Amino acid sequence: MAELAGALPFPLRFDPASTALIVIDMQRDFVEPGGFGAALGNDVTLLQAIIPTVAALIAGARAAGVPVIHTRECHLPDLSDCPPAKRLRGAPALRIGDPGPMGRILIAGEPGAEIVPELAALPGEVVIDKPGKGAFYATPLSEILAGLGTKTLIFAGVTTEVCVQTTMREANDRGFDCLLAEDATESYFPAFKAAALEMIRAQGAIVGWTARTAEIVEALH
Ligand code: C5J
Repeated sequence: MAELAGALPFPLRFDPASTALIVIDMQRDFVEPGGFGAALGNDVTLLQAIIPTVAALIAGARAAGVPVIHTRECHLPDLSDCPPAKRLRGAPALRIGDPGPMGRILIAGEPGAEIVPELAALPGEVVIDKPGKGAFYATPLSEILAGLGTKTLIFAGVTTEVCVQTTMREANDRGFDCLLAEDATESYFPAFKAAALEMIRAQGAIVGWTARTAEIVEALH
């Protein structure tokens, strides 16, 4: 067993042998200009800053033999898995499926949907394409984790209060202990990130724990 003494709201004991790392949506569409995030009016530079920290967490997990699972928020080219309510909402500069500088926005197989090269999956690592914000909805993630015997999930990626928090809540309801690497996640809105961290660990870790990447990597070994 490992002990993460600095985890909040209280220390987390977990077994690295039944732990997996889930890296949420570190795609060009969210962190580079011209993608989905930018089309919604966001400043993407904030998100780019966490790439080295996410890379360190992935490297630490790989070195400890902890499975790394990557997700990508994207849709089928015919948009059959994209609810009109999602595509038509608001007045973005570009809608899901529209052609942009990195190909069609948030469409599987387009350059914008790819994970940034620094964080690319290794051959054999699971990459989950998800049509929703949560990584359990309409994906095989539950079955994959059952096959691995996973009990504890470490989370990183973007954005903290949207796809990361949604997936943590889904995982929490499915019985996983959930730990968020607080410096390996980011939001376009710093106040939303801060609030998400608070609400995750409030009320006795009602959704899960938070801790810093360096301490998580140390605990894995
Ligand atoms: C968003 C995500 N923010 N990956 N997606 O639309 O958080």
